[in-house]
Parts: sequence; C-alpha cells; structure tokens
Amino acid sequence: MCDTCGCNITHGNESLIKPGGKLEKTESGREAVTVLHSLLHENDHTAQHNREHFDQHNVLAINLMSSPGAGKTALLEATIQQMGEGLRIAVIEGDLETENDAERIRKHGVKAIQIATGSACHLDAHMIHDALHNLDLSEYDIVFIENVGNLVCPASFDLGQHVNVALLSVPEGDDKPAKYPVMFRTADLVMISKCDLLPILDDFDPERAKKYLRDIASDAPVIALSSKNLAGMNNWIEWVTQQIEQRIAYLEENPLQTGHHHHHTHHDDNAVL
Ligand SMILES: Nc1nc2c(ncn2[C@@H]2O[C@H](COP(=O)(O)OP(=O)(O)OP(=O)(O)O)[C@@H](O)[C@H]2O)c(=O)[nH]1
Ligand SMILES: [Mg+2]
Repeated sequence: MCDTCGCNITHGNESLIKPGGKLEKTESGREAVTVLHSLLHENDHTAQHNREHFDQHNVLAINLMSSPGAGKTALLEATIQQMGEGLRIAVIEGDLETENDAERIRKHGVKAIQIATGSACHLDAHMIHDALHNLDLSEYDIVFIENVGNLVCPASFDLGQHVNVALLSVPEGDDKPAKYPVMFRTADLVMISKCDLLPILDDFDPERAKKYLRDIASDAPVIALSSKNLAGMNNWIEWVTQQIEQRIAYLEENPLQTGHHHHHTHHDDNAVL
C-alpha cells in the first residue's frame, strides 16, 4: 500500500474522503481525484523528460514488471550472462527496502543503481530522474528498470521507458492476465517465467495464459522462459535486440528537437539531466 498512487482509496474507505467522512482530508471526494490526476500528470511530464534523456544517448529503456519473486532479477542476471559481452547494460533496481537486487547485478560486473522506495509500491518518474543523475548514459546501450514487485500500481506510472515487459511466473497460475488486466495490457511483451517448473506445476497451461491475454485485447508476444535452464533465452534476446534496432531506426527518422530539452542551456549532457 503506498502513499501516493491512491491504492489506499478503496470502495470500503472512500467515504472517509467525502464530506462528513471521519478522516476527511479534502473537502470533497472530487478533489481527492483531482489531486491524483495532477500527480499523474506531473509524473508523465517527468517521464517524458527521462525518455528524451534516454533518446539523446540512443539508450533503450526497458521496464520490467511482475509480482514479487516472479524472477525479474534472475532474468536480468541470465541476460547479462548471455548478452553482457556485446551490449553495454545498466540496471536500475526498485524495491521498498534493501540493496539486495543491485548487489546481485553488480556481482556480474554491471552497473546497478538501487532505489529504495520506502512505502511506495511502485517506481515513479521522479525516482528514475534522480537515479539518472548517477548514470552516464553515454556509456550504455540499454537500461533495464526492475520495478517493485507488484502487479497493480507500477502499471499506472510512466517512467520514461520505451517498452514494458511483464513476467508471469508458472507458480502464480495462468489466470493472472484476467485478474490483473491493467498490468498485462500495458505489456509490450509477456514472459512466462520459471517454465522449467511446467512439468511439476502442470495446472499451468501456457496456451490458456495466452488466451487470457488475448481476452483483454493484448496482442503482445508471449515468450516462455527459464532463467534456470535458459530455455527460451534466445527468443528473449532476439526480442531485446530487435527493440534496440527499432528504437535507433525510429530516432534516425525522427531526430530529437534538442532545443526543447528544458535543462539544455544549463548543462552539458552526460550524467546531468
Ligand atoms: N525454478 C526457477 N526458479 C526461478 C527462476 N527464476 C527465478 N527463480 C527463483 O525465484 C525466486 C525469486 O527470483 P527473483 O529473481 O529474486 O525474483 P524477483 O521478481 O526479482 O523478486 P522481487 O525483486 O523480490 O520482486 C528465487 O529463489 C529464484 O532463484 C526460474 O526460471 N526457474
Ligand atoms: Mg528482484
């Protein structure tokens, strides 16, 4: 439950923010919605700024989302081992607490910045903006952002990424796209992770997961993958490589209008935003 995204306003307690409510913080329910709206608007503005910064350096930013423990960090570790040579990778890690995930990444010799969100159950664009102050983007081809493990709130916050990847791990069950449609609809790619467990957890039917995804009007490609035995790893790496190429082609056709970058006159580029 976080302080900012409104996930603490539910049907059961929404009366508390209406006139006469016991914990009334605003004058009306409508104003609470307005606050949320402007908060998201502010976030989108910063996200766009982050995206321009990534684009200035031809860096692809991938936002990885899933429930806690679905295998995001394990996927990044396997990806670094498979692609590390050819591709300059940096990682931004989001967790409520600890440096654990960043330390796992650093063990592979890759730069990792840990964001501790405290009580917030998602990353937002401002946190990424701050993290980018510590990252010289001219040194990288790709930045992976590992979002906080959560299938709900991260889907509502643009960070400035170019693509979203959602992991659905086999132990979670194949109906998750139906239950968490917002998350899975934002995904440009869905990974069925821990697929080495399919023989054991044979209730999980990858075809059914795919059908649930199509039912929520997602046409995202689906890749089954195991970070343990590396099954499906080639498909994932091919997809990532394709995204990088597509982004570079897009930027060649649509050059950035750097004059609009509002910090442009104050700073040189590199690590400064
Ligand atoms: N069998 C199997 N286990 C896996 C796989 N990937 C991850 N795991 C295990 O699942 C657990 C969680 O993996 P993490 O990579 O830490 O998951 P995460 O999504 O980064 O977790 P949070 O950052 O806490 O949300 C660990 O014990 C991993 O070893 C996989 O492909 N197969
Ligand atoms: Mg992790």
